[in-house]
Amino acid sequence: LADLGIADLRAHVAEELARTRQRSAVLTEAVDDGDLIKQHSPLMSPLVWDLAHIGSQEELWLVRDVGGAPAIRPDIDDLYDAFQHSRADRPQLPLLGPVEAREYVATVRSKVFDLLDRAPLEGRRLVEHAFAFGMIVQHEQQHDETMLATHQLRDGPPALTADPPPSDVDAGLPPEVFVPGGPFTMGTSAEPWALDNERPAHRVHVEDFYLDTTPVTNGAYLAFIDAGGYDDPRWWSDGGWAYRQRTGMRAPRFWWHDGERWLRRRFGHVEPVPPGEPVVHVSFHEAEAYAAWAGKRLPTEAEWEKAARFDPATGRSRRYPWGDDEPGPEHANLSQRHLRPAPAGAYPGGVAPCGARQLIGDVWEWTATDFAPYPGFSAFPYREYSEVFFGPDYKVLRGGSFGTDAAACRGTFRNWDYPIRRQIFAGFRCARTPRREERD
Ligand code: AVJ
Ligand code: FE
Repeated sequence: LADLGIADLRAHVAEELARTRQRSAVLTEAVDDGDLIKQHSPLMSPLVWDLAHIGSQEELWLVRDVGGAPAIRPDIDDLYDAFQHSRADRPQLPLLGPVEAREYVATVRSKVFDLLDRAPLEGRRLVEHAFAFGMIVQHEQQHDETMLATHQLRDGPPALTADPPPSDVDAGLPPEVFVPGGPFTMGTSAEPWALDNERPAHRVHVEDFYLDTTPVTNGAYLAFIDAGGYDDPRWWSDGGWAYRQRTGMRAPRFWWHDGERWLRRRFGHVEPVPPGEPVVHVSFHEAEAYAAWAGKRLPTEAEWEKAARFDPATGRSRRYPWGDDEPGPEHANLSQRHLRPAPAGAYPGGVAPCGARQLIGDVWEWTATDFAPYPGFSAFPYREYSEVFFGPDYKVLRGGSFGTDAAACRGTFRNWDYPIRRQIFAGFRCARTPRREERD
């Protein structure tokens, strides 16, 4: 991005805005108006709220802030302010209906395209303005992933379609890879669209560790279930066990037991749980319990990023596991190109220097780390993007899922959520510290 000329930069931003809006259109046109205004789960907003919220943030950050233009709909700011109303309360608000919401986002977008033609994109303004456009693209893509999770929670016949992901897997992969100890550069000061919480680049020392080559599969997770993992408090933290007891859960969300078989519902289809696919729709607590049962632990966020980015041949951190090229279909399962994770061992083109696979795409990966600022953090452009979430309540997730767009996913990208959350497209992989006899 930094290498693009100004004309190319404008064209790139325009293309990304249009491509992203196309995805929002697919997600909001695949169901009828009743499904758009309905609340499919108290965990989620009605789809029509996400749609108008996308427009509202675009009006605030681009039309008003960058463009200095008067407000289009000052009367609805409060309705679409995520901090004013919880998701559970949003259906009761006097929201824009589907027709009004579509008109509103289209009006905002046409003003944004006018602005893109005349907003200064050179010198210092490049940083402020190009970033503001990039942030809006990422914001819409993040809500598109949230809307995809709402689709997964929706009852009824399938509404979305996509080709299956690549099914070729490398059978001979070692179960774990070794990452030698030493410092590496974590975070970034160079990625033009990196959000405030990914900044600045800083050196971090990481001890020797082993990391699972791929995310934990359904088949491996079933062994934990079959071994009574959900009934054994030894594997769970106090908070995790209390949550397990309170909810009575016995398997990942969307699974149920039918005689001998485990079935699951996925975007309106019912299917036997595929054993080779990364497990998805598990909470941090379940991931942590599985890891303890397996004699391992979850990776720290720094371990995860070192495995994903550090290149021992050059000593530098890459943008992605495969190098610095933008993600393509050969690298990773991203961008809702497919509606499920690919089997563990797919995507040889996305392998990291340490040998780990599928660090980017397929499933978000829970880490052991609380969401906290990096040394030298400064909130930008708003405290409300990251800073208000820092602290022990949220765990960091890394790597993106099949529903994460490439524009909102990088080796440095940080997601966060409550450790009880299961509706997001989250799985995990395990790590471990070398045993005494493995050290020299
Ligand atoms: C980064 C995914 C946790 O959805 O709550 C959307 C992104 N921030 N609108 C979220 C976000 C404001 C955020 N996550
Ligand atoms: Fe938002």
